[in-house]
Amino acid sequence: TVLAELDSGVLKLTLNRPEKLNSFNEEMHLALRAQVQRAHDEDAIRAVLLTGAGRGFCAGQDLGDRDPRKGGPKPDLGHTIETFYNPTLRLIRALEKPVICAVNGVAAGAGANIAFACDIVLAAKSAKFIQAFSKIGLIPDAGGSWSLTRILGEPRAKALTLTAEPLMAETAADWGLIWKALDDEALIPEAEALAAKLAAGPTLGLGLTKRLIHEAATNDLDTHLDRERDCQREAGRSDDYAEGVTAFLEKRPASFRGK
Ligand code: LHQ
Repeated sequence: TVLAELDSGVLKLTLNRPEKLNSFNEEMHLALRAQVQRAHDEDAIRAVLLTGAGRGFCAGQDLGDRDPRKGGPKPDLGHTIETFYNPTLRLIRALEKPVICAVNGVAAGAGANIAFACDIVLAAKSAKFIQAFSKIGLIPDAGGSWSLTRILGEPRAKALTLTAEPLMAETAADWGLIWKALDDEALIPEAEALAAKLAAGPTLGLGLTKRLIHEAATNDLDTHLDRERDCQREAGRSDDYAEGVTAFLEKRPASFRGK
């Protein structure tokens, strides 16, 4: 359900249930989480690229898995979230390596919000984002009520989630919700080139940068200036800093090893 290819430091993950628009069943949840955990564990992985197979990126939870017409007790969706979505969301955010998301087609429900948890989101111009939850009586999960509010502010976050109106990729880019909307055929080549470039980067410094940007949401300026001092101290001791400065002085491209 998740294709994984490791090439030149990039772990490319492709959600692969195209006949169901890559919606999440239990197997796909566990497969994605295992791959993101692998990205934490393996030094050879220096960037992750997440995309979807077929015409969709991800349609959120597989709604066929829970047919109310079949009767039985009311479901505990909190359990589904705690067991499946939240651990993966936390792992993506905590990964001290860049995570690029290439949204190749429709991203609905938790599928959209997993994309927004990634560090750099590129989308095909034909792709759209739908906060589908309100259509079925649910709240925006997979971090959506947090990320949309942080990124867009309350007015747009409320309108998108309360109405479930689709948001086209170009508008999402105009609003700063994603990095770029690209011509459909350019999406994967550009995403792969970006992932390769980041995987050849100073991974330790990139990881610290990601961490600082996350902390900025809750730190006051004084605390944050101290955190920048501490992280710069750490970055300054890395082999990649020495290499970066040496390469600059020698007027050649730097060859980073990620530490
Ligand atoms: C699907 C799905 C799908 C199964 C398309 N499931 N089959 C929820 C509950 C529990 C715990 C915690 O969290 C969550 C989080 C959530 O993610 S809630 C939101 C769940 N997702 C949705 O409500 C989106 C449902 N899908 C749609 O609204 C449409 O499919 C979209 C707008 C994504 C795409 O529309 P179309 O391009 O018109 O495609 P389609 O509807 O024809 O779908 C193609 C096939 O994929 C179709 O199957 P079929 O056998 O008829 O060809 C769909 O049934 C299937 N599919 N999404 N979530």
